[in-house]
Amino acid sequence: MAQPGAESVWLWIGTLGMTLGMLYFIGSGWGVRDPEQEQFYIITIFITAIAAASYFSMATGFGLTEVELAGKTLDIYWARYADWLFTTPLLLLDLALLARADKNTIYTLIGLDAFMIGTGLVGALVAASVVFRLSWWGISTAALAFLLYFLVRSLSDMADERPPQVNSLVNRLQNLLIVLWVAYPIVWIVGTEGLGVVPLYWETAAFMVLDLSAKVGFGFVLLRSRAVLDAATDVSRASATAP
Ligand SMILES: *C/C=C(C)/C=C/C=C(C)/C=C/C1=C(C)CCCC1(C)C
Repeated sequence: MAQPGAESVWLWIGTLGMTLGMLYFIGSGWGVRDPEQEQFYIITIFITAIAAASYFSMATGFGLTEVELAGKTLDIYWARYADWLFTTPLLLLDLALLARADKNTIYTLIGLDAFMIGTGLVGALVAASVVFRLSWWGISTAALAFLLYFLVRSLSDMADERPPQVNSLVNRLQNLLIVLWVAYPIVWIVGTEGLGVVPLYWETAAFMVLDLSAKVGFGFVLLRSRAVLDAATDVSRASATAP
């Protein structure tokens, strides 16, 4: 079995960062009793818990495989994709629930997202040729483009009907998500999975910084303001019970 190299330092930092993030969200959600607010804590805690387990598995060499490509051996951390397959839909769910998106919107977002991660995994594991690998990257990136377009189109409209501070939180999280998620296919294509311009060591560091920002950073922005979460949950309930 392949063993992690010098890049394992970043994987351990990732493990630690995700664990601390998870503990922080558990601690800050402890006193929350409102079921609707609780769901944001539960989702965000699961995101960091899954990522912490995935980083631990990669740091200890479980999530690593080798792909033989034209006489070269690529070290591929497949555990990333197992992590992303669950955590990226949960991140979208956090945002969609905040914007009060309808079911069809949520299913479409999650469907596009799972397609993106699945095709990205195929691209990472295909050993037939570089052209095939890059084609899968193209398919996955097209899915990301649709996903982000759909996200902006649908959520912005839905969030417009929410209280102003909730609307602005949705917009802030949406912008953060777009900036960070667009970086993933770039790191992939310049890294060892793609053109190999950036060595595995730095690629691993880049994914770690992106993962921590997109999960712990995102969760922090979402859960930091109890007042906004109150507005996100109470106002709607008041209007739902109005005659
Ligand atoms: C916490 C983890 C997050 C937010 C991961 C996001 C990952 C992506 C947006 C990955 C996208 C990819 C492509 C668009 C093409 C190449 C393969 C991927 C999976 C890196």
